[in-house]
Amino acid sequence: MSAVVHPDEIRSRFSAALSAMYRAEVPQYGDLLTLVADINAQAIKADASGADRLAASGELARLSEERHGAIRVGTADELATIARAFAVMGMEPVSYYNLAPAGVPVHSTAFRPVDPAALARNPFRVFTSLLRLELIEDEALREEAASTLARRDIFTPGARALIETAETAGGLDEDQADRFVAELLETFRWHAQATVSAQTYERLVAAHRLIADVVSFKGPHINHLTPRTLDIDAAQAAMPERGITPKETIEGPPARACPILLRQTSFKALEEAIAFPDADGTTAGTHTARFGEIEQRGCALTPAGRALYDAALASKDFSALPDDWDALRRGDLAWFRYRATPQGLAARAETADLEDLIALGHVVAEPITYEDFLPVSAAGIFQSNLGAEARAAAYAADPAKTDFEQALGRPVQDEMALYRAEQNASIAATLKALGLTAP
Ligand code: OOG
Ligand code: NI
Repeated sequence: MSAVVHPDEIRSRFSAALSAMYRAEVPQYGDLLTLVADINAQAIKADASGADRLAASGELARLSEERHGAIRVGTADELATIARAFAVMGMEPVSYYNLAPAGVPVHSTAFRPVDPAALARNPFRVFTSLLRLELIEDEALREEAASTLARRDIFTPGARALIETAETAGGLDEDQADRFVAELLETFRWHAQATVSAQTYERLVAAHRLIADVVSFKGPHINHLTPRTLDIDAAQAAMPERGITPKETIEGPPARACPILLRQTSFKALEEAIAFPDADGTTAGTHTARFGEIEQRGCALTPAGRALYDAALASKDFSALPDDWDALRRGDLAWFRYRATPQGLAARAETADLEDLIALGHVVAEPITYEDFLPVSAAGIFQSNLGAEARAAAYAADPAKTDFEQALGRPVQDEMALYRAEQNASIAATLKALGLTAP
């Protein structure tokens, strides 16, 4: 085999190809990309020091390439195979999200790069949900849905073969990598042709719109792609001027001087023409699933910081969560990447205490960007795109993480452990660069 293409490179090619496909399928997504590029250019111009900070941490370089997408799969087998396909692109399942308490019959993970260098190259993430058929109450419908899903293969034979090749040969060469991207793209493509009758579709919609979306088509079409903006309030305000109607509220924390976690907004799903098979050919219908979303990412919070965020979100009182980087760091509420400054490297430090080193200007601490998702926000995004009849009642809220991991074929990674490891590694490297050891 000729030289192996780095998984980061395959991920970048795939993310770009998916974006081009979605842009062709959903022109409003292209409008959103233009809007976000304009807002980001303005934000960079208006805040030069903020832009310098982003550049220093490598965030600026990845910004225009950065996006996440979402798909919903129907079976354990589909989930396990998509996990193998994402692994070819250096993406691993991180975190478990249970959406059942919010009335959405799925549980999910996010496939994303985990290594800081890979994240810096291209942080492409895919929020991937598995339908929980066991939450359909009507037994006949549940069985019909299960047998419909059992009949489909969401992967092309070429994609399956290339996943095998990557696993056995330890990677893909140039030609294989390009073919892999093209073949895997088919899994994410929209199909206007439903695989179930109009009657079955209606019964699935009555059980839950999301069930109809997963079961009625040949594959798990990409349902949105989300570029990253530096100023979501400006983007939300500018959407109507560009003929895009945003959802009413921005999900996540309120606007702050020190952005944390994730703030998201979207435009409502489009009503699209589809065709149902029937005895004499096809019947015309419509389906709403695909939408556009934008997000602003801030600093990742520690478990203590996250507990404060969750309490603040529930009470709508964010005053307990300091809006100040030093306070967030000293309180162990957020994760930081430490770095020795040129001044620190030139000096002979008398102390190995990080806070003292920061006060002396020998070390700086940069916030680590949150690379994951928020279950309450995700539920809000799902709900706002399921149409007026969306069911608000919660399903029995058992966290079925073990079932999910069994379907996936492996455990999901703990997001907090990843952030902790990055912070600890940066501290060790900083102290080493300064000729110090941890106190
Ligand atoms: C996924 C919704 C979750 C986000 O950004 O929180 C999500 C879906 O609608 O399939 O993408
Ligand atoms: Ni999203």
